Amino acid sequence: MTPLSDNIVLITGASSGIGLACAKAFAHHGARLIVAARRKERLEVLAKELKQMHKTDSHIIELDVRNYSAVENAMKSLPKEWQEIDVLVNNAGLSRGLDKLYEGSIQDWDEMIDTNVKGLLYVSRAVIPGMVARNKGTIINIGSIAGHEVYPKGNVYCASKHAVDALTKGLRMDLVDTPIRVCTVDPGLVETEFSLVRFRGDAERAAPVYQNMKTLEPGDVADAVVFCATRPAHVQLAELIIMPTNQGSTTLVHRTPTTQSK
Ligand code: NDP
Ligand code: 8X3
Repeated sequence: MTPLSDNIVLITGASSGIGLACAKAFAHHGARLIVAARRKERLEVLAKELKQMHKTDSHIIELDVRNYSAVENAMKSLPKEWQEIDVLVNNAGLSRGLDKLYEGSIQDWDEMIDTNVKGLLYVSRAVIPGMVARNKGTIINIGSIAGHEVYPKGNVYCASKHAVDALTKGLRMDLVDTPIRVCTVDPGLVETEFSLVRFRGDAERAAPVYQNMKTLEPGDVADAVVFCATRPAHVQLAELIIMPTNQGSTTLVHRTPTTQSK
């Protein structure tokens, strides 16, 4: 097992859901954390909690991954003791809307592609050269089962996650002559703010997505992410698909009215 103590782990989208759970899981394993997201106040609460619980040192970056110059600047201005990133978790992402493609919103499309695809590229471009120079690192992208299957009205979100799958595979090829590992963790339904964001705060539309079934919890995905990072150095967990037991595919979910989602 590769120990994580004192490793520097950068997690994008650490203010909520899977990213936040990853921050807690890596902190539990003794890592030092760079946590990035737009909602800085949430990161501050998280950093305080991690300090209290695990004595974790955190470095907070208020960051919109869609802005390349902001990403580049954030990485270039890291204090010296935070510069040598060992693990990058490319997690920041979102869905917007659920519409037939020919009726979709251009703004929704731009947001998903700019965040899920270009944001992941921007952070990767800014961080990975340092890993290459140090000959060390693990990159874990958070994809989705939507990167393997398309579902009705999921067109652009699914395309963005198919792009994450392609970028992960391409990057793995580009780093094949280095010790740097490239992994993707691809979840099914996880109860987070994901659907609330998709439906722009409409809780009535978001709630049924997770009702009457036991979804994954963010911590379940974080366990898988930490598992990838802690394998021996010669083991590259290329792709890990993780779904709730009652999910068979993006479109097949078994729900029972008596099952609590949490
Ligand atoms: P949440 O909405 O709970 O969390 C999303 C995180 O991404 C937030 O921390 C948010 O932070 C951050 N984020 C969004 N846009 C940006 C941006 N422009 N710049 C920086 N950070 C950003 O959802 P999840 O935890 O569920 O989503 C995390 C990842 O998991 C996403 O990539 C999603 O596609 C993927 N996923 C989710 C599944 C699910 O069922 N929930 C299943 C499969 C994959 P802030 O708003 O503060 O910037
Ligand atoms: C999120 C999974 O199926 O809700 O990536 O789109 S799904």
